[in-house]
Amino acid sequence: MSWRTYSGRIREVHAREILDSRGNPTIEVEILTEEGVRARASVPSGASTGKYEAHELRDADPQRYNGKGVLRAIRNIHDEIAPHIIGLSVLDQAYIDHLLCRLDGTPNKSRLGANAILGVSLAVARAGANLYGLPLWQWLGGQRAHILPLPLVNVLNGGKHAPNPLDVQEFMLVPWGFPTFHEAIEATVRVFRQLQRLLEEKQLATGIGDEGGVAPQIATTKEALSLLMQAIERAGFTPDDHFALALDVASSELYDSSTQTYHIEGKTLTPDQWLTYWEHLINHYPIVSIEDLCAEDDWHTWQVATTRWGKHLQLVGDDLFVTNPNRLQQGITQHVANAILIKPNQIGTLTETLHVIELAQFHHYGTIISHRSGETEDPFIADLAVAVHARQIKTGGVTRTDRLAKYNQLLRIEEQLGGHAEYAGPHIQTQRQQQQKPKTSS
Ligand code: 2PG
Ligand code: MG
Repeated sequence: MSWRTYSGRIREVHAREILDSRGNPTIEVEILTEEGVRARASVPSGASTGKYEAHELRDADPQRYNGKGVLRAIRNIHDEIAPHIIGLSVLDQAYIDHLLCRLDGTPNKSRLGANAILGVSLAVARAGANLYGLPLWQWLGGQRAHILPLPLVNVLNGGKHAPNPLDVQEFMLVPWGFPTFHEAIEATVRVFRQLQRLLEEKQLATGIGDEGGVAPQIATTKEALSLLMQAIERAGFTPDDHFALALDVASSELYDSSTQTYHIEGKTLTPDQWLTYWEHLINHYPIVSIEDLCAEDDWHTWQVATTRWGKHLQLVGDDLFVTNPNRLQQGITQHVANAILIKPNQIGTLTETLHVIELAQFHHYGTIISHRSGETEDPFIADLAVAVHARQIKTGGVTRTDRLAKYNQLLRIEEQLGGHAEYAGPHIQTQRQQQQKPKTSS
């Protein structure tokens, strides 16, 4: 059988306004190639957005969707982008992505909109996969792709993602002590059920936050962590052995840059006091990963935290790095953080996203592919996580279809890989536990 070659030339580009998981408008792009192959991709949207993210273009027309419409960005796709890419091949992803950046001409994609650009970029990638009838993960990752990522599962929401008094944004279960991805998911759901039951017993509301975790009316980080610990144990699992914990503090939201202080649980803390607050929690709970522990501009405190805990703890830059190679390079140079959250819409094209991942992996920074709090049913990031050997993914809780779309896609990929599938959990667990072993003096 011979491998057919296709031109993959783009015949049509169509964009439409759809709604994300919060009921806000977002962009969906469809591409049709000359062979008649169709592909579709949509764009997520954040709530606790970093100040240095690429620009999400919204209409600011108060008559529609509270100003959040994306018709201008869609017009940019139809009037400016489409005429330039029709006739090009979807197989030339990097060329098309560079062209989109040049066409925009601004450093943060504010003219055409990063949402417009990313929608096109992701649809081009999927069209390539569809052209050859390959799953997206295989199209992007080739024969090498076989690792199912360890999910950081957000089971308790606070901060900007929930209407409760909790300051920290995300409390996540890390199901690393399981042999396969599907067993890890099953166990996580079991813990989540116990968490819901616990809240019922304590007569705390069991409503769901933006990312599919519960959003109880509790006010302190400690209460949230202790609920998670109880749920793990009640489900019959052992903390550390089966589950560890991860947090996204999203601390740019808690930082006052004019006074250089952090605000949590009604207290105002200096950077030193802030780290002491965390030290206590890190020592008492099996926390293995903290995202945005410090604010996006507070490089100094970031550096102190990394020197202090970086050997034992995953310290993840989200608002800090915004999937941007220049900011990541600054982090590498200054020894700040040791992992990066990867959100394609923070930078705006697939090619740039792949380059940032490469830069991080080259410098041994952990890579966590991530959703946004406003999501769609598009599972693109699940395929991406497998394709690039990211080893970790953050895609919300185990309720809400917008979050489950990604987990379900990973379950499918695990099945497609069959005996070749390898779950990253146990490997990361062993690595972490070795790093935590006290050094014996010789
Ligand atoms: C985060 C994300 C996703 P948002 O801070 O990591 O969880 O939230 O999309 O609101 O920025
Ligand atoms: Mg974050």
